[in-house]
Amino acid sequence: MASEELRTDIVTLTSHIIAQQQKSPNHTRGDLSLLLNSIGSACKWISNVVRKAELLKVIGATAVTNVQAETVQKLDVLSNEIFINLIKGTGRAAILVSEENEEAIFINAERGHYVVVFDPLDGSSNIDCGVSIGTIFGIYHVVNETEKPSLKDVLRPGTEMIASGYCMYGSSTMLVLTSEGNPVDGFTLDPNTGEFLLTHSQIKIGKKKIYSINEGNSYAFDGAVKAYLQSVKFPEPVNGKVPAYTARYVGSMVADIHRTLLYGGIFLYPTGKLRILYECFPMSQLMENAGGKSSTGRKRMLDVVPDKLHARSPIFLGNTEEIEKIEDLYKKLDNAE
Ligand code: P6P
Repeated sequence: MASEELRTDIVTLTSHIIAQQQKSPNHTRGDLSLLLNSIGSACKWISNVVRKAELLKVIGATAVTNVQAETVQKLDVLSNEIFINLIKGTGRAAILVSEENEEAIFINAERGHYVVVFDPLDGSSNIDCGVSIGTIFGIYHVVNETEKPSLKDVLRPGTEMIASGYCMYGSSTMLVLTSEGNPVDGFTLDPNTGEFLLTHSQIKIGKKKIYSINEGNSYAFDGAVKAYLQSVKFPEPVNGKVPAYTARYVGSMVADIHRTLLYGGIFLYPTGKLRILYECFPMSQLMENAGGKSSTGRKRMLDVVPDKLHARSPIFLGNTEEIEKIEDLYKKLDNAE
């Protein structure tokens, strides 16, 4: 029997973050490193709770409906509290924006110079049937460290985010992270040591032709989306070869985006359910840094400026070729009107 090969080329999340800090001219004080490490710790705790949920009887819904008019799952509450407490504990955050909290959380911390936007447990409606779910986050530096933090530091384009990522609680727990000017890297949680180990270095989006959309919303699709779906379901031959697409849809954004990142394709949510700050922006920064593209259909997603904390947007992200097809179809639609 092959002996288990003992890896020695180990890069942990902590050593990776420190190495990136040493290359970064803007974050020399180690504050961002501390913040990113605490997010890693929060994801470990949430992973721990998610995996024991059935046993700890923290499965199921509370009697609460959140600002999104969604039933709050017990795990949503736990995950939100874990995330908030660990980030607050760093003393480096000035403002937290959570999918679970209607208002922004302002923290009075002397070295609080960062804004963290997050969905502590996205896809939680899938918890009871064991489908992969995840945490999504984005980080901004406050606009001006000498000024009192305000919503001016939050309602900004995604291009001003300095780091973003998600942690997927699936067959394994995997943290995928990027920061300004850096590639996208994936870390798998080793349950024995509790360490996130670098397993996917410098992820580049795959090239498979996969489209991912909830066709139950077809009644609400506009002409551009309908024309795109027609083109992938009944593709025209290219150089005599019919480009075969396949359809995949989980209904949990972290799972659908993780597959799109690793395998390729396009994820479409055209009817404006997904929230800009803590779903669309982080996934868009990751997709762009992995060599893909992300759009509202009519403009680059990261150029959008949200007008309120929980603002939503249509979103299309994945292989550049597919996103540009969507954008061309919207140009045709708008010109025809
Ligand atoms: P639908 C989960 O509730 C979520 O916010 C995302 O994780 C997911 O992509 C989307 O909604 C699924 O929405 O309408 O297909 O169930």
